Amino acid sequence: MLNRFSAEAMAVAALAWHCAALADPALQNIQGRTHQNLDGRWHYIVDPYETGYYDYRRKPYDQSDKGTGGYYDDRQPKDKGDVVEYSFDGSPTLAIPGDWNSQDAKLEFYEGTVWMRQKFNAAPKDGKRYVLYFGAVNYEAHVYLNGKKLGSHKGGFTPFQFEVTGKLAAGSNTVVVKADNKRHQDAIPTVSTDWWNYGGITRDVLLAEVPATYIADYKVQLAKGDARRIEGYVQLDGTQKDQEITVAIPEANLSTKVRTDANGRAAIRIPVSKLKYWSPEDPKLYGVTIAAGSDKVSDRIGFRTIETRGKDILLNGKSTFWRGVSIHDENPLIPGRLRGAGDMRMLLQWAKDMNCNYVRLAHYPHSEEMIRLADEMGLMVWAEVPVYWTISWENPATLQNAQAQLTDLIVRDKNRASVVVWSIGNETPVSPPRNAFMFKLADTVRALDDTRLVGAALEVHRNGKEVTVEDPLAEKLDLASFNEYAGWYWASNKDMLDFHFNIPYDKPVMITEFGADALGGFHGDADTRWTEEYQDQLYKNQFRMLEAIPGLRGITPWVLVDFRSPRRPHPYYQDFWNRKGLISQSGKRKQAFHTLKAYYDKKQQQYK
Ligand code: GCB
Repeated sequence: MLNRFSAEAMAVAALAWHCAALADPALQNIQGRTHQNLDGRWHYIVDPYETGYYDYRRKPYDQSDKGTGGYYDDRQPKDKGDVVEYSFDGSPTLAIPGDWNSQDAKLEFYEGTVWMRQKFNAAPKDGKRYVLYFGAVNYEAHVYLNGKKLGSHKGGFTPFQFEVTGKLAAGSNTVVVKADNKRHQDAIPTVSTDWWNYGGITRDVLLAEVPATYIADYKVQLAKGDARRIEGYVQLDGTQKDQEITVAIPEANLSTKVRTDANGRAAIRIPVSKLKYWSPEDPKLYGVTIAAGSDKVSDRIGFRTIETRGKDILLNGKSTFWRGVSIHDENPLIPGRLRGAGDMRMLLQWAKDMNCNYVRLAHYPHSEEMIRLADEMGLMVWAEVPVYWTISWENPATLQNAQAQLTDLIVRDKNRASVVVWSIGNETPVSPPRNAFMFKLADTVRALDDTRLVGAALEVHRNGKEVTVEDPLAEKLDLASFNEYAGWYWASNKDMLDFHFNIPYDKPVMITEFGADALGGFHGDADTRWTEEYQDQLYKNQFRMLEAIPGLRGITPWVLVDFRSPRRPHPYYQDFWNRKGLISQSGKRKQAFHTLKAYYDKKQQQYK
């Protein structure tokens, strides 16, 4: 196992049960390393009874003395008298990365185990180390290399890896993954959500090569609220812990040399006099190189400050309004999880076409590539973990799981200028155990990264015609951020304007959700549910209500595009789609798309 990379990660190492015990923490900027991509067509076997994992006494094969017997053996019959009841070679294939639900009609609603196998060639070199990396596997993954178990991981949206130095064969190798997307009450997320539970290897699989001692992690960002100082650290992994490190930003004429300590760690601090700051209007990224001994890694990093002052949000010291929209990690046109840069660019460009400068990537970590595209395209990002609705607040393992997923997200994306908010959850119901749980998540974020804002999508309460937020968690957050469904789940277009908001916090107000379902192309008057006219009128009413809130600093209406959800069975209007998209399932813009764009055009002028 690799050592834990960063002090940040170490802060919660004791809690990161799924990482520390089972998988190694992910390498910073894996795509920037020498690597081989193991994506492509993987053979798969559907295994609803987990026959390939347990023997008939329900004992896992991989925990027996011999450790064999499971499908990960990838066995062929020895001779004509031999019985083998599975065959990867004879099984169909899935495109990886890709969820299985969208690739095989039999698996559309499937929740359970699927085994996937890929063969690849390797030429391991002496003196090099190798890691097998998975961008995301939903939900529980067991990974085997050449018939031997590497480990397992829980959590469907964060990366994990195993060191495979000394385990790779020169020549042909076989990797087998058991992925299980069954939902569990005590898991993160829990059993009830409002999105499709896409299973499988949904992000890239890479085999990376690094030197014996290598740059495992780094942070290169402006110090909290200080545009004149870059601060961060470099963390080495390997036996040669004491080394000279160079961090350079040639285009800005900046560089520093420091020595790592006995733990392989060095703090960096670079005074800045002249720098072009990252913003949605000018998403400037600098080439940054970090060199240590024989290792060198390059990244593209933006520099900006983000802070709140009273009800104001300051980006690089300037008051801003966040013209946002919420987005799921789903391509409506397949439909299925986003598969790569093309799918991701499509969604982010749709947001930009609406004149957004901000996106809420709901309700779980989206891929690293999505965040890098947001960096490049100039969109600020609200990044979230799937602490959604009613979690098992009193289960310590559930808390540890949530903290581990939050840590993995922050460790992965801490160098992305686009990320301005870490969100610790969505619509979690106030109660003492829930408050204790969520307070700990807020503390986890603050311990890991003090340069960004902490948010959560809270809920509203109504007292007569007054709409308010009464949540002790709000005190722990930087934003008064909440979802409100005026005009849809409560009130209607006819009477929603009778309500008014009273938000009792001296913080910027961020509306994390509002919206209405509209079936694209279905028309009627503005009082008829499911019509584009209803949705459009609701947006117009919302703008009138929200404009009256002192300190309104941003909105992320729900949602950019229709998305699939098993909670939405109405045979005509829904057909297992949540229709709150501003864009339909076929990619067509609904009326409210244009209404929101007009509002954003106005806001842009107002905050010029
Ligand atoms: C919400 C949830 C979101 C749902 C949405 C809806 O409050 O945060 O995940 O999809 O409402 O459409 O009901």
